[in-house]
Amino acid sequence: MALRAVAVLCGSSGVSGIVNFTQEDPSGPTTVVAKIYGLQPGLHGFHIHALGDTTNGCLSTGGHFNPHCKQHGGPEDEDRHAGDLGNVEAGEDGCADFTITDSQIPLTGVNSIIGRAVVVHADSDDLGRGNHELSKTTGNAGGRLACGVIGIQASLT
Ligand SMILES: *[C@@H]1O[C@H](CO)[C@@H](O)[C@H](O)[C@H]1NC(C)=O
Ligand SMILES: [Cu+2]
Ligand SMILES: [Zn+2]
Repeated sequence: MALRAVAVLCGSSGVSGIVNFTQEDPSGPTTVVAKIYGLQPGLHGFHIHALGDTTNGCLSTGGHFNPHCKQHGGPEDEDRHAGDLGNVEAGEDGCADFTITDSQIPLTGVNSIIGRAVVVHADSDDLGRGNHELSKTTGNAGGRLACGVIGIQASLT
C-alpha cells in the first residue's frame, strides 16, 4: 500500500501550487510531482524545510531539512541536505511542472518529511556551486515565495 502526502503551496506573492508525494515501499524512494503557478519564468529553488510552522509565513519553516548534518547541494550530490530538491522551472506562462524520485525524503520513519514544509524561492538555487557566501547553506535561492506543510493523505490500495 503506497504512502501518500500532499502540500498545498501558498504565499503572499500570488504563487500557489500542489505538491504530491508517493512512496510505494516504506524502504524505497519517494516520488514528488508538483505543479506551481504564478512564478516568474525561469528557475526557482525548491526545498523541504525542517519545520511545518507557518505562523510567520514561510519565514518560520526553518532551514533546509538536514538530518545528516551535510552542506547544501543538488539532489544528485553526495553532500546535500535531505531537503535539497534543486529547482523547478517555470515557463513563460509562469507555471512549473516538476517531478523527482528521491531516496532522502521518506514519508515514514525517523527521517520522515511529514509535518515539515515545501518552500519555493524567488531565485534559482545554485546547488552549492556558486561563489556566494550562501551557496553552501541555501544555494542563494533568495526569498520564500510560497510554502505548504506536508500532510498525510489517504493511502492508495
Ligand atoms: C495530485 O494528486 C491529486 C489526487 O490526489 C490529483 O488530482 C492532482 O492532479 C495531483 N497533482 C499533481 C501536480 O500531480
Ligand atoms: Cu528553501
Ligand atoms: Zn539545502
